[in-house]
Amino acid sequence: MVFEIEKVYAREILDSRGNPTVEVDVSTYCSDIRLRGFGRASVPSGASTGANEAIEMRDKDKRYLGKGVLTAVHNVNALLGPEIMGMEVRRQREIDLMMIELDGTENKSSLGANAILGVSLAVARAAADSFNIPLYQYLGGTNSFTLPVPTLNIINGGQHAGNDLSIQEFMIQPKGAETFREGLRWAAETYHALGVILKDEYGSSATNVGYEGGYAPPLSITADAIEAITDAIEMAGYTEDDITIGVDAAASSFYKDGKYDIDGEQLNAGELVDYYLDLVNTYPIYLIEDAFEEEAFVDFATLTEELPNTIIVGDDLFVTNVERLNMGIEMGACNSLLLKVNQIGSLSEAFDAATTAHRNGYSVVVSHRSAETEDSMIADISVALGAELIKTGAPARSERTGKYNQLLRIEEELGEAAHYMRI
Ligand code: 2PG
Ligand code: MG
Repeated sequence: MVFEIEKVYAREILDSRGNPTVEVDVSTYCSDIRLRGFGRASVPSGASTGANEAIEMRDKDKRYLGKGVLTAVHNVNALLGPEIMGMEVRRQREIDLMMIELDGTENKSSLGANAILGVSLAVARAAADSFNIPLYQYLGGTNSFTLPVPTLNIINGGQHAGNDLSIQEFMIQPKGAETFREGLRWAAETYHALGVILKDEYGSSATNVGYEGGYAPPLSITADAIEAITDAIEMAGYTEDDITIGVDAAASSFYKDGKYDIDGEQLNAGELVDYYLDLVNTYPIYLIEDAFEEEAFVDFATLTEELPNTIIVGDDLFVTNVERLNMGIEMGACNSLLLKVNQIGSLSEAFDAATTAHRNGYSVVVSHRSAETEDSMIADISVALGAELIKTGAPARSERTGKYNQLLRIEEELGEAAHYMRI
């Protein structure tokens, strides 16, 4: 039975920051049984983007302050769509490769990673729909039965909030739970306890939220944010074994002229290593992402060696790019890959990055972007990949909870076969 791609159609929609992004519809047709399939996907967008990410094409004209994506939309409707028309929808890798070739650049700058990724994701959805298979199973086969541990961002700082915290994300991992559903509940309860604590200590405006739904209290010192979270975990009735803490420093955003500007101090890389060691010794910190600026492979390797029991994640460092990941693996930089589909710009390449990570003993953290849409596809991708963790913001705001809620559905559907990841 063959479902051929019959129609590819892109449009401009809005993301959670109110900026335009690309949405793509793919329709299929099977002439043998006269049945159709359909898939729709949309593309997220970052704020603290890595310098080595694939290029998100923006119109740079008067509309939407230059952020329109009509050129990328046109590239789908006039170039990419016609190119893959008539192809069997399950030939994902071939379709991705054809689009990459048609673009012809290293970073997808000629047609736009947002155009290519939109098609790539919608093709996968259309294939799953055509054969009436849940997306996570279509992508992951019989291996797709583990639910990732969520790492939920409950305090926002850095470029994601209007406060003075250098560190961008303060997250919690309910890793002691028995099921994903239980872990998500623990996290939501902790989020609400944190709201009470922040309001009591800093006034009600402290519970305003940042880009990813975490609170954005008027703090400037890292330890104050972490202490509010440890208090919240306790207030909600949980222990350090139940719920751990993680940070995404997004350190490129506070790095300038060889120094890191954090907590009112200017630290060099060696001092920043000591700073993190101190944090891990003082608090139940289990995960550190983008601890240094995006080219500091050597410093990442030092930290990874010093903290063998901590998840050291590379985001802007690796940009979901196999070449950069291989460099890191060779040097011992990090022990975990952050996987963002739009950093690399096609589903096949993102899967390659995850496979490379797992084969080399790195864990995989599937991640959203700070601007998201209602599309929950990364939830299915995380299960398909057997990802250890998923990071998709606070347990609040629909563009964040959409992904967590999809994982609840997947866990329910898997029933007895479902396993909550042990990390
Ligand atoms: C990050 C991401 C997502 P952004 O740095 O990990 O949280 O932020 O999408 O702004 O790059
Ligand atoms: Mg990051």
